[in-house]
Amino acid sequence: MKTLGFAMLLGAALLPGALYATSADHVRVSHAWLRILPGELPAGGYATLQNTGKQPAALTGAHSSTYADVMLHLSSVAGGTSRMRMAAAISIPAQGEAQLAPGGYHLMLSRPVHPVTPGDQVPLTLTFADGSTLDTTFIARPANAADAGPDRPALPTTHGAGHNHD
Ligand SMILES: [Cu+2]
Repeated sequence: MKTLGFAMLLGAALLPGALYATSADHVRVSHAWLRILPGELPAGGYATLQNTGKQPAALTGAHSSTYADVMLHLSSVAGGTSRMRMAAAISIPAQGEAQLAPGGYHLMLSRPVHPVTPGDQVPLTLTFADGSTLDTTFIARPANAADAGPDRPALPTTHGAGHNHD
């Protein structure tokens, strides 16, 4: 009942009517993908989070059965150097959206429990500030990908034997 207690506390601080609709009820996830890097390098997780609710929402964490560690990160460039730091929360405005994208907010996934290869569907559960959770699936994409790719992965076509090319 810890989660409910927190939600009630938050609801009371904002608006009593918010008690029965959680952030997870209102957030839609699209274009969710992981960038898989070679070796021990962590994967980056990116998505569009759309909040259809009248209350702001905040993503405060994520976990996966595929990766032992999932963190919220924020990339920034200062003095020409790119750096990353932990983010406590990623806010999603009421009836607005938040982008998790290369160069900005993202999920950082490390310690995979089994090898992940492009095309894999990776389960991820998002946690919001009100304690609600949302089960999602991110598609694994190669290191050189810039987005989630086509909604339906196309069958290999013109590149013939190119599938072994690294
Ligand atoms: Cu990171």
